[in-house]
Amino acid sequence: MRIDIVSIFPDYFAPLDISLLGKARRRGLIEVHVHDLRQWTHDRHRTVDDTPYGGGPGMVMKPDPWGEALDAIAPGGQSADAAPRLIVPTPSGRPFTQAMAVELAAEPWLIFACGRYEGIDSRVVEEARTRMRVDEVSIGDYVLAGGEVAVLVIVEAVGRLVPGVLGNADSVADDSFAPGSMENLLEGPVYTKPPVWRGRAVPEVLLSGHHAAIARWRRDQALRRTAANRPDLIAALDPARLDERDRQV
Ligand code: 6GU
Repeated sequence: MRIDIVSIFPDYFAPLDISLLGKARRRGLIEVHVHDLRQWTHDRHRTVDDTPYGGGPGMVMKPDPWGEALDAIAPGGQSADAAPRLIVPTPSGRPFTQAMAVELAAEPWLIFACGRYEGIDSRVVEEARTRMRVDEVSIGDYVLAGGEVAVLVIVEAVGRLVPGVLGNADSVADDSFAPGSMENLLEGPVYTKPPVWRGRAVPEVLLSGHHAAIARWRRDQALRRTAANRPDLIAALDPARLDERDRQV
């Protein structure tokens, strides 16, 4: 997968050199290019923002540098299955979910456009849509100072799902929200050695070697934790996918 990130603060993306994604980059599984938007300005002050039409507080990012940046990074001519997909982080976007992470992990090429201030002139997304798929995406119901941290979140969630990035031992099927049996459920508690710590024993079933009983216990715990922390998710569970034991939890 190729990832291009455009920002006025390229230094935000230093963490992509370390840990799981850093290793995936060194192994050639993910190719990341971070671009400074100001390279597509032409005035002495390298201006990227201006006052909003219609008045109001704050500044809006000018369309010109963004148009030139997208032209330079994605000049076009790609076949349909190699075309880039543009992701624009904004608190006004559609909610980013695990399902969207799974979808994006199958793409060959993602471009992220990080806005600052009050956002990017709307014509940039409008025009980009004539040439590529564009998604405006929000990572939650709060406001960040810019899209950079949201892009780090999205790239980490997507990158770990790119085939080969995780070892087989770290199967993503048990993740909270993973499509399948964990859909709309939160993962329950986990334990490791020692078997007793400060007088607290590990739940016995986990030491039993009884795989069906362990799976059942884990599902009970997932249901309890989801009910406690995310009652909205319990309400959205498909009743057809609940068995008798689920109903007793
Ligand atoms: Cl994607 N961007 C910004 N600036 N703020 C956010 C967000 C994104 N998602 C939630 N808040």
